[in-house]
Amino acid sequence: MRDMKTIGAVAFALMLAGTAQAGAFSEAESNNTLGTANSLGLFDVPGGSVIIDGAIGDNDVDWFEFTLADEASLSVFAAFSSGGSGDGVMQLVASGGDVIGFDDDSGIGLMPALQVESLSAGTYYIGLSGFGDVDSSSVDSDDLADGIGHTESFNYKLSVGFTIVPAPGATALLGLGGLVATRRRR
Ligand SMILES: [Ca+2]
Ligand SMILES: [Ca+2]
Ligand SMILES: [Ca+2]
Repeated sequence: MRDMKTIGAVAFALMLAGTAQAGAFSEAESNNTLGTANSLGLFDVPGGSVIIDGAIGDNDVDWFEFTLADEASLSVFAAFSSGGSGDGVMQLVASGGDVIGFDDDSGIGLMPALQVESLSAGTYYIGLSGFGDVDSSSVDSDDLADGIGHTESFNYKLSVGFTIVPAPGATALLGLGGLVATRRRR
């Protein structure tokens, strides 16, 4: 099992090194703090998607880290795998530890989902935990999910998708460059 996870991580790393930013990712413990979060890598234009395969056990939270090269819209959906059931919660955290999003039941069943229209370039964390760990007040308190306080146990699939479009300024510059090049050719 451990070998399969390692192979999956390596395959994903190779995929990230290329241009295709889509793939499968297997959660690897321990990942119960921002400092030990599993890295999903860097996402650049036009974005990408990852399906994470993982499991939540007693007193377990799973943190995932990703970096956006440019402003992006983000959607994260959690679902059970293998017909499991349970109650998950999710946090979205900025690099400094600021909790910028929380959800409980917007996904399938009692699972969470989050959609954010515009996230600035930078590094962020997604934390998936069990109901009872943290709640919506954590957006104000910045109380990070630590797995403590819940007794949920389930296998899950976490679908993470990014859409990144070049900033308007960058588009304008590209257009201007094209115009200049056209003139030079004349
Ligand atoms: Ca886990
Ligand atoms: Ca964990
Ligand atoms: Ca929930």
